[in-house]
Amino acid sequence: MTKVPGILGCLLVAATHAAAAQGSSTQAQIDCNWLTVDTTAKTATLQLTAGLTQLNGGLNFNGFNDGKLTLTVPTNWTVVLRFANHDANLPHSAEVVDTAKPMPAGPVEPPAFPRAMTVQARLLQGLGSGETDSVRFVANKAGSYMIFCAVPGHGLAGMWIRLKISPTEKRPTLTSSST
Ligand SMILES: [Cu+2]
Repeated sequence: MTKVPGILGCLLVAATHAAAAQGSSTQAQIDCNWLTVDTTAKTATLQLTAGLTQLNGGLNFNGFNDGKLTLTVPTNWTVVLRFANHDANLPHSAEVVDTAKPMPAGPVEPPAFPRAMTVQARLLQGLGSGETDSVRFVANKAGSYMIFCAVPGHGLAGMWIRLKISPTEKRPTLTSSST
């Protein structure tokens, strides 16, 4: 078993931040501990924290909204999302869906991959402050997806990040962008 933090992704992000430092300075930072990579089991584990910061009224994952955080995973790896709601005020959920326009107003049936969502009965209602759930699915279809909050209106308000399933990438990465 080889479990290491997603260091490569963090180095890439650090370089990106350095390059962008002359411009805006308010961009959220990626924590290198969020992504754990098990190359033997081909498993990428992401700490997915709803409402980590007050950004966007708490409607963010890990402090990012509007697709500004991207988890990239090689095709056929297993993805584990360790979801926690850190928002003191609002319930949240998480579901992997196709990148769709317009943004879904609420839960989508089915998710892009079987079981790629927090506890199904509460996708719409969300999990309350301090609650957690673990999501595990196999990323067996290459493409561009999003992880969005299925509580009605939250996705529309920008509570979503990107998930890219790549047939060419060799290992998972977590990167940020300003748009
Ligand atoms: Cu939400």
